[in-house]
Amino acid sequence: MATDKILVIGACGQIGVELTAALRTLYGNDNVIAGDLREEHPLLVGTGPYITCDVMNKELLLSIIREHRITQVYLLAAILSATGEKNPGLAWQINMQSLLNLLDIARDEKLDKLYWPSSIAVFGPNSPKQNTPQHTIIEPTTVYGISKYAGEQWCAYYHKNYGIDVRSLRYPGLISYKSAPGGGTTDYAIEIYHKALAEGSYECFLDEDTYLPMMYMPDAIRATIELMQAPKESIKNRTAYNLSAMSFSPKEIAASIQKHIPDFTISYKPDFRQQIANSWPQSINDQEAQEHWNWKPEYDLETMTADMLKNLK
Ligand code: NAD
Ligand code: AKB
Repeated sequence: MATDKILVIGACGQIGVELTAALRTLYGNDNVIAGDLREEHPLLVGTGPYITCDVMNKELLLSIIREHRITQVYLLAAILSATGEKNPGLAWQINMQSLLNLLDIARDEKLDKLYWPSSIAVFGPNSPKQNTPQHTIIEPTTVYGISKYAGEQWCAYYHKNYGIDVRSLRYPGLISYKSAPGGGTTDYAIEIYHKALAEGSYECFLDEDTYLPMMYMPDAIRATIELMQAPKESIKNRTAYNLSAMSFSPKEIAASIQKHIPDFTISYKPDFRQQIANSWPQSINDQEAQEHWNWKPEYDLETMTADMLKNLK
């Protein structure tokens, strides 16, 4: 059987560093090429091949994919919600064109599989707020959400018309300690742990009762790999799967930190990200992911807080 050769684009980002490491453990270091626009992340240095690349340069991508006989691509390069609202044109261009470049290449080069993440940001203010179903009113109001929703439809289109095996998850806000987050609305839930340990206090850019769907990175990495390794027949959704683990507010995450650091204090100064958060669901229904490929999260708020604080210390 031919060996899987994997390219991860956006490998130096919050998800990319941990996903690349997990894929290298599974497929062998030399079979997973990390690619990013920026300098190689320190945690990746010495663990496998690294290529500087711009996902907007289709010719370059094509030559990398041919030269290294790549069979699977994980496309993680993107502009996230908060940064996107500051430069909507650029966010649309990068988020859309990167995906269209890779979908074309997947078709023309007959790649085995393509992974591209979506987000809970596809949902908008008219979507049900609680237990948001897989199939419901979408209507995103951020450029990031619009690009993710359009991207999901393009994935389904290339699957239907060209048979591309493209798979996707609507990640909630992801929390991790290995690589810094890249400009999202849910980033407060990472900053808060750093500030709790370093300064004993945190000023939150969202209001105390802003509930959002969240997930600890080990669960997100496992979900991604389980989705990609699931038999083709079990992937019945070719837009993107809802994915859920936990939901909490700034007040609740602060309370969970106070169980470990009793003197920790939080204050609130909402900024433009409050409006983005208000437009998103508070909790997600991921029944289809559970039924189609047996998804089950492991971490809740308390186990995540204990692990985050232990590792950041
Ligand atoms: P990130 O911003 O941390 O990382 C993205 C990486 O892409 C960065 O290292 C950046 O240098 C790279 N990149 C940007 N433009 C590039 C270009 N033109 N060419 C090559 N590389 C480029 O983002 P992340 O949090 O790791 O997210 C990865 C994917 O997961 C994105 O599609 C994002 O929308 C999605 N997602 C993330 C979250 C989350 O909470 N982190 C939640 C939902 C969805
Ligand atoms: C963001 O806040 O932009 C991301 C996401 C939920 O897609 N973390």
